[in-house]
Amino acid sequence: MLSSHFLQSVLSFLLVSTLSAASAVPYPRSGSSKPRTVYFELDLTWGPISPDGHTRNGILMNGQFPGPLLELCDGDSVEFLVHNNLPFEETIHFHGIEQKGSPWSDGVPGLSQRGIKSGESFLYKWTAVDQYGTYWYHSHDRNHILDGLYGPILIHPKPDEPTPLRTISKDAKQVFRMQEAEYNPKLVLISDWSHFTSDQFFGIETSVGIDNFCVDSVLINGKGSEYCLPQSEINALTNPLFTSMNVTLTAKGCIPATLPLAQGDFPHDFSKLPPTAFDVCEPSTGPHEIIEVDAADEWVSIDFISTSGINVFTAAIDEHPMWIYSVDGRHITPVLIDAITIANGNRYSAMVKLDKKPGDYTIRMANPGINQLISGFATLRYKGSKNTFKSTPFINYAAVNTTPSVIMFDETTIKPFPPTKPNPTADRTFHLLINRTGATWEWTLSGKESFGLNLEDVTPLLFDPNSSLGKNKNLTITTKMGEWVDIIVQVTFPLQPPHPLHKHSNKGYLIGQGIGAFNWSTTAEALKEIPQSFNLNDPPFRDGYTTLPTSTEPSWTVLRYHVENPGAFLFHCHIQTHLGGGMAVAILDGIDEFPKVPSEYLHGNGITGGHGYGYGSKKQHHY
Ligand SMILES: *[C@@H]1O[C@H](CO)[C@@H](O)[C@H](O)[C@H]1NC(C)=O
Ligand SMILES: *[C@@H]1O[C@H](CO)[C@@H](O)[C@H](O)[C@H]1NC(C)=O
Ligand SMILES: *[C@@H]1O[C@H](CO)[C@@H](O)[C@H](O)[C@H]1NC(C)=O
Ligand SMILES: *[C@@H]1O[C@H](CO)[C@@H](O)[C@H](O)[C@H]1NC(C)=O
Ligand SMILES: *[C@@H]1O[C@H](CO)[C@@H](O)[C@H](O)[C@H]1NC(C)=O
Ligand SMILES: [Cu+2]
Repeated sequence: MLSSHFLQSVLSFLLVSTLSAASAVPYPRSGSSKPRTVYFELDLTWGPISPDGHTRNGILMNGQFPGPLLELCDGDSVEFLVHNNLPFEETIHFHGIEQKGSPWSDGVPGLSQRGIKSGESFLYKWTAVDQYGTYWYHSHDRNHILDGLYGPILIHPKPDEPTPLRTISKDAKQVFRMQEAEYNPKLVLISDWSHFTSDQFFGIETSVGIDNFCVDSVLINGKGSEYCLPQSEINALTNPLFTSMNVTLTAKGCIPATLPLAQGDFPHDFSKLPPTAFDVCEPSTGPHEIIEVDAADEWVSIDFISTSGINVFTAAIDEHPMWIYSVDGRHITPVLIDAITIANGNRYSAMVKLDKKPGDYTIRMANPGINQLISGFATLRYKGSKNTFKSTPFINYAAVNTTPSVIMFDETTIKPFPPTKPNPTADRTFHLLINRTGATWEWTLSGKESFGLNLEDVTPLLFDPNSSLGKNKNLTITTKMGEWVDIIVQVTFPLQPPHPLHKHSNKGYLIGQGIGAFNWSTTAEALKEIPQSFNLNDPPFRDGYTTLPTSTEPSWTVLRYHVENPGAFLFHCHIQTHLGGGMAVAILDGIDEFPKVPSEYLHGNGITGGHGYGYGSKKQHHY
């Protein structure tokens, strides 16, 4: 029997819902709420850019860097036409977009398409099926992310999408303000930038025989500067691990390229190392990003998108705590924190209350990794304010909290909203092992073989799952529709950074992690002995799974996902140089219901012609 108390809470919940629905948050799809098709055209060119004040060649998208925003609503379809006017092949991947029923638009050369040749075009077509939040599009060819090929995607949630913002405030007006902020977020793209092109940067790895993890600047929305700190300051901020070993960081704040601990037991030729790669710092000053907010709005949603090629970054806004309410394009139960560490590819939305003294507040992005001491800065500016004062930081240049009371976001606290959980058991288990293979820069994710860049040129797996790549169990794993799959990833030691693994197509649950060897053949066996290392009740549900760093012991990570979308999808590390070095496996999802590829993709570039869409404008347009 239902108690009257229960009925009362249901009633008051309904009342609150009706209230906010009635007060009509401006839904971005004006007029009817019928799904539309959003047409988007991207012209890729190669030319000089100076995002941090130093000029080098990079990739421009419709003449700009970073690329223009692709904006749509949950349920809309996208026709994304790419003109490759670059002097090399290219593809575009839509990070986090599930590609339900459109695996040929996933943008991975050798898996879902052939590279778009220089001078040619390609039409990607997909639909946002129950997807909202922040995503990004980027190159999936070679290491071209390091040349700047990326831009943001924003998908507005449906008006009736359940909102977790009511847990931040019970006040209907405040919830309304926050929903307005969610619909009109400030996007913050975080990237690292090198003065070397991607070919030069990766070329340093292969010619010297090292892992290249030293960049020049941190960009926020494509703007930044190269800072050269005095050596005394570098020394003062150096991680105690290195001070205890008498290791001095370079002028760029990097671990010396010659440090054996960081570069492994393989041959190196340091005579081929350019001085500016690790040692010589050349300061330059570029544009500074200012994010203007209006205190009259009361709240702002800051949506962080890591488009980073190398480093993980810790983000914080001076004096402004953040409610993290969405992760990888999915609501979570909001968590109030001061600083958040964001791995390559991942997205976090932060609801920020604008209740501080009007003025300028510094936004900091600092690398918490031991590879390099480096930071980038932007400004959160209260509109109309002329105040100048020094805002108080939560984190320093080394991403360390300035006081013990600073709250760092704990990824294990991510709880999907509304709650959702994986199947309690798995139908199939795969064991992977991240290790170096023949050289410092060469990696394997399967533990057996490196997924070399040459595999970008094979017949796409989607077109021929029975190819030699499809049959090679060292490089390709195969699942059936409807199965629950466990991927157990172990990481060797010593000294590996966190690896931001990313799975293409649908999201999965990060159900367990630990330090030490994973000595069991399945999750079920491990659960019996170390249940405390698993969460099957409300684990994070996302598309990025960051492994634990290793020092003196291995580490392990388990993700569980449901096979829902047949196709050929990549699972890989989102550190560009690791992907370039082969840290990937292909997944043939749903092999028993493998899709028939439409002939315009099997034999062409996706363009069927004769539509008269009027592709020609360089901007996003709606019909
Ligand atoms: C570091 O240098 C100090 C002073 O030169 C020396 O006493 C110490 O043994 C050195 N430590 C290591 C690990 O080399
Ligand atoms: C990792 O690779 C190294 C050399 O490439 C090899 O000696 C070692 O056995 C591998 N580790 C594991 C756990 O397979
Ligand atoms: C898979 O890897 C193992 C160990 O590295 C190797 O011996 C074997 O030849 C590889 N199999 C294929 C099909 O390449
Ligand atoms: C791949 O091979 C299997 C078994 O040999 C066959 O049943 C299947 O139809 C083939 N798939 C394709 C797409 O050729
Ligand atoms: C796992 O197995 C290795 C090798 O057999 C052993 O050294 C280690 O102690 C085991 N670890 C755990 C957590 O059982
Ligand atoms: Cu990695």
